Amino acid sequence: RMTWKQYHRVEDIHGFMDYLAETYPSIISVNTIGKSHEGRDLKVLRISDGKSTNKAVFIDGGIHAREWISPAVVTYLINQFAENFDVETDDIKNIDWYFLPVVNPDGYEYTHNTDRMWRKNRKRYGIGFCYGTDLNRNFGYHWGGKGASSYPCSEIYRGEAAFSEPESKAISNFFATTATKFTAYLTYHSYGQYLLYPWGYDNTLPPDYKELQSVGEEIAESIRKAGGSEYTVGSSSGLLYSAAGGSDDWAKSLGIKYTYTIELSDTGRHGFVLPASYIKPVAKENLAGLRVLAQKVNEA
Ligand code: 0X9
Ligand code: ZN
Repeated sequence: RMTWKQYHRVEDIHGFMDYLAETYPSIISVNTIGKSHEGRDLKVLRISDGKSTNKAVFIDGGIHAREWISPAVVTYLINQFAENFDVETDDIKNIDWYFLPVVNPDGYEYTHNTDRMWRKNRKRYGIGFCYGTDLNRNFGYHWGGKGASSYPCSEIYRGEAAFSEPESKAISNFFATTATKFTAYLTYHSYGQYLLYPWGYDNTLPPDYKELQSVGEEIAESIRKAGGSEYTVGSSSGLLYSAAGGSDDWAKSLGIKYTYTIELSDTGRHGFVLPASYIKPVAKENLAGLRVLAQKVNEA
């Protein structure tokens, strides 16, 4: 089934998650936290040994449809933890892990069957001819600010209102209704090899930015040692551009300390159309990075 030698369809990814829950029922459960506009499940897989003292980390992927390496890496991480949980380090075992590998299943499927470079979700604006909201402009913190468009045909369309889209709304509902207190939120994108921390809405920094920078540098160093890829660390608006309504800013606004957007490989040679032979190396080095994050979460 999942080999990480090719990119998989949503059905396969969801089937894989359900299979893990059946195979490891004492540590893994799968929950559907909502449905996409076209009715696909939004599935979250939880891995936990159930200790009440555990910290919690939320990881998502596939917010942007064409960034195929993201769901591939997230499913690789899930598989690693699932298959080796009993022999994993305490840093890993002392965390309740939540994974949402495909935030935008409609867009992801659309990139497989119609337009490889599609970015947004697939909800049509009114009865017009433009489809899709950029889910990473639709989150409810400084929604509608810089770097987000009010024009429905734009690639960075913000949507009609904050959380107007079922996919972002499901994430917001999940956080609103869970009693779990998260110490970290990671969202995998591509490409560019960046570790980005808030804020993204404007060129301003959170009070703990120095720590976010130094932890980011430690993660980047472990990625480099593990696989050789160089990741650049900085704030979203400082390193890239201002773009309001991102999931990272919103997570940080909830008080989640270690919030990063990780722009995976490569740096532009293949861009979004990264060959599947890159999945394993990119995933492996990012697993090393995640171990550093886990250590920081446990120290927090
Ligand atoms: O523009 C984005 O949404 C992200 N880059 S991507 O090429 N994957 O589209 C960066 C988002 C950084 N975070 C915020 N601007 N809040
Ligand atoms: Zn993206």
